[in-house]
Amino acid sequence: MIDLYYWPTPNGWKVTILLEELGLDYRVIPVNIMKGEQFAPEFVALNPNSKTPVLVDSDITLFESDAIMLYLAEKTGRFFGKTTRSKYEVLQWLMFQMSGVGPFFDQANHFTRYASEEVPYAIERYTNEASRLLCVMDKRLDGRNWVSGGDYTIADIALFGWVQGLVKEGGFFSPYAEVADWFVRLAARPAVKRGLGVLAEVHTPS
Ligand SMILES: N[C@@H](CCC(=O)N[C@@H](CS)C(=O)NCC(=O)O)C(=O)O
Repeated sequence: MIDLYYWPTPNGWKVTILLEELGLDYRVIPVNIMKGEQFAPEFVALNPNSKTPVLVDSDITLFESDAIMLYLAEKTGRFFGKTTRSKYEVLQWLMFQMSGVGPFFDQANHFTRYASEEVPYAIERYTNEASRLLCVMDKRLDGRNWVSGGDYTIADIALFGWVQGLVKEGGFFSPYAEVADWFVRLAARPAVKRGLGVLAEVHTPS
């Protein structure tokens, strides 16, 4: 049985969606990051970085959501490319998500909605970069159903969680028609709905 230490946020959704797509059995252990449970010694023993999600599969304990996705994809041989070329295409879009979309969407969201004081420079810097990244995705998706080439992969799942967060917060989504179509394609998948539904009742915007 896989144990998933989880809170319903963009990085957590990546893993619940993938587990649902794979049809693997898993147990969810809530880690309420709004109450600081990520700093509890038992959790820090699993992830010294004090962040969700964490996955435990027998003797393997993993933090970093994209590492978890790669592990599950390799374990099952699904949702990852089969050739060297297609694998690296998936990896390239995963890294685009980890180094760009995740951090910049997060900061854009924080400074436009939750900062204790208004900081126009930060709002402009992070929303401009978030828009630029959406523009990159939009161009990439022109004429393609999925970001990394032919098939639906973990790269789509990794990006979806963050775009979902932006849509939910009522952010700047509308000019990006290709991203919007891709989003609708993903959101319609039964496993995506189930993944987003895990602990949905406690969701608080990240
Ligand atoms: N790069 C990490 C980021 C993990 C992360 O930022 N998790 C957030 C929830 S989406 C969290 O646990 N936040 C609690 C905190 O920062 O104290 C990953 O992809 O797993």
